[in-house]
Amino acid sequence: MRGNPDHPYTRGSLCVKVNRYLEHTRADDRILHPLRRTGPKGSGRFERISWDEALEEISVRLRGIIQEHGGEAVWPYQGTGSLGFVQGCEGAAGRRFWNVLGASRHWLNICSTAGNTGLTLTNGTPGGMDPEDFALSRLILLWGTNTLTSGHHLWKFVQDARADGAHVVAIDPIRTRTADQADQHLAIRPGTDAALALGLLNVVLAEGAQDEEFLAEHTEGWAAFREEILSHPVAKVAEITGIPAEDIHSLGIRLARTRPTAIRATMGIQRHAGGGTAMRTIAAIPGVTGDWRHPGGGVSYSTSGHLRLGVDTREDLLAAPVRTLTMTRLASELGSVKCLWVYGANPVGSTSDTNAIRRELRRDDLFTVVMEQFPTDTVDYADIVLPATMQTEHLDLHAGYGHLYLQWNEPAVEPPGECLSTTETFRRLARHMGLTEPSLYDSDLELAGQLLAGDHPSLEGITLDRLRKEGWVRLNHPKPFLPFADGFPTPSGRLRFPPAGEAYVPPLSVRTAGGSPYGLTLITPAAHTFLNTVFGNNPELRRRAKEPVVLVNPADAAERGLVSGQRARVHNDRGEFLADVEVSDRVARGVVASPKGRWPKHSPGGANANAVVEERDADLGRGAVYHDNLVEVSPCAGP
Ligand SMILES: Nc1nc2c(c(=O)[nH]1)N[C@H]1C(S)=C(S)[C@@H](COP(=O)(O)OP(=O)(O)OC[C@H]3O[C@@H](n4cnc5c(=O)[nH]c(N)nc54)[C@H](O)[C@@H]3O)O[C@H]1N2
Ligand SMILES: Nc1nc2c(c(=O)[nH]1)N[C@H]1C(S)=C(S)[C@@H](COP(=O)(O)OP(=O)(O)OC[C@H]3O[C@@H](n4cnc5c(=O)[nH]c(N)nc54)[C@H](O)[C@@H]3O)O[C@H]1N2
Ligand SMILES: [Mo]
Repeated sequence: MRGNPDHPYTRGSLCVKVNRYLEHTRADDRILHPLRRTGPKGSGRFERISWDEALEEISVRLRGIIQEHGGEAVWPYQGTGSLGFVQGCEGAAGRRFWNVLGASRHWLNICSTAGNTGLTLTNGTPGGMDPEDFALSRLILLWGTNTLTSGHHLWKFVQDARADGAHVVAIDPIRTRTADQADQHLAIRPGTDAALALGLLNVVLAEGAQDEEFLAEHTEGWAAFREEILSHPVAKVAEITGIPAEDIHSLGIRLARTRPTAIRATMGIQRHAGGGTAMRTIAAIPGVTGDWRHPGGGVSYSTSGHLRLGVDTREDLLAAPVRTLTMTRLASELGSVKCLWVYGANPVGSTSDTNAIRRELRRDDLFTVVMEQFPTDTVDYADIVLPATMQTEHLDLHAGYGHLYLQWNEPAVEPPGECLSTTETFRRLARHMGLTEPSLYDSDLELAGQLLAGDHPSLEGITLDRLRKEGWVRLNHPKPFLPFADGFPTPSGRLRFPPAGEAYVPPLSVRTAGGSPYGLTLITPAAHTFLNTVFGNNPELRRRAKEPVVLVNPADAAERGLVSGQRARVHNDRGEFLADVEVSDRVARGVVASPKGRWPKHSPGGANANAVVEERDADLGRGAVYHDNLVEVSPCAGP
């Protein structure tokens, strides 16, 4: 396995994790057969059973639960383990089957919904710049994104721009490896980005650098937003954000004078109480500067808004309307559920408030099925485990959220053991249950064909034959791509500025105003060596990741008697996890950081950062608040 140098976006490079993918497919701990639980829930003790036994037990339990409690007592909990459109969450694989049974709907809000909602309020779509066009930019703001860790392919385009003289600024509470490589780093107080956006625009207005023509032709709500900007002078914004006034002023001047300016803001920024609003207000910047007119200008969050495949989950198969259960509310919403069906997800590693989740998963009246490749902490609570295929073993069609290509994934090898793909598992289960709806039996190729049969203009000229032959195809968007040069996909066709009083929502630390016994804001960003919890069991990647660490600012460490290398408890009312202290000025006063993605069972104390994360919604789109939790860090007693 190697990267393809001809691919326009990756240009042949793989990341440190995917480089080990083939080795991972053959790992010793791969689940190869269906399993039935033999020990108490959580113990991870299982016996091997046949597929027939597994399907029979599942059919009987599902029928019984639906008869007694109704279909809505079943929660198909699908995660982001695969982003494929045939096998994974993008195409909501399995949903036709669940619709026939009348199961609850599942809302996958764990990742990006706050930002999507904020951007859509401003621009009418979460889609923005083509990341490849960053090569054309003169000023690049890497804002709440750790490019070199979580989306490194963009970096080559940043470097291209730099070769032409572009200035690169990282805006992040942590001095990340990306910030190290940038020309400048602004260490912002977590959750205050919307205020910074207003402060930068304040300087733009003072310089008279707003694009009056663009404002008049392509925006609405300018008068009120202008007032909002004027009420955020640099001094006030410096106080809110903790960034020195000179730095805000000088970046404001750069922004005023540099066209095109490209802003890359990804998911880190929206994992906060005010995260949706942060994206909404940042998206207003190119509306004021007119950057959307210029190739290499604008905002990039996700490209997924520029694609619409013909995903047909056959909602007409539902006999009656059903409720929707929320992914990030697993612990609190599981109470009314009798069957939890987990696939492509590892909630005991990735979802908020793990201790509360574990308490629910231990319930005797809950029937839990997990389709998995590896014995995760979530698998430990399953009644039945079904062995799942990996990318090299199943057919799929992928898009990216950081580029504009469709990818074909042809299975390269036979699945090992008795592993089955998601689609094949649901076909076999439907057959075992005697379901007669024909569309439950569509083959993977038929499903792929249906996806491409959508009538969205981005799919024009893309056929299944062509995709299979060429391997990847660029969506039907020009290059360079000016998505909003002629208007926005809002009802009025105009960019909508945030209304008065809605441009900044403060973070938890400000809301509690020192009233919390927990004085430190914990950020839990992407780990360099893991992909969420995927690869968290890979021996080489675990070796490179070393022991979990928590970064603590020297002043905060001194107050608590913490020294580097010492094991500490990071804790609050919900729980705790253990990590080795690294005293470092990479984090500002009041901020601590510990990357996500560790398997609890492979971590000291059996817990990861999600033991302290609250089940709480962001301001928009009910996004998660992974970087907006208050904790204390205390030395561990004993050795
Ligand atoms: N190596 C690796 N790559 C990944 C993943 C992974 O787990 N590992 N996960 C993938 C997935 S599913 C996703 S959604 C993306 C997520 O990747 P990103 O979008 O990059 O999100 P995060 O890593 O959560 O946060 C990015 C940066 O935002 C900073 N940040 C946190 N709070 C704030 C804030 O209030 N303001 C500002 N300005 N910055 C803030 C963090 O310190 C961090 O450096 O990455 C994908 N890529
Ligand atoms: N503290 C903290 N927690 C976070 C975040 C954070 O920033 N901080 N980020 C959040 C984000 S951005 C995301 S996207 C979520 C991710 O959370 P989840 O959606 O739960 O995803 P993962 O933890 O990556 O677990 C995915 C599982 O799917 C399995 N898998 C992979 N491919 C397949 C397949 O084809 N079929 C089946 N059956 N299984 C498969 C993998 O083995 C893995 O165990 O985590 C969130 N959790
Ligand atoms: Mo994500």
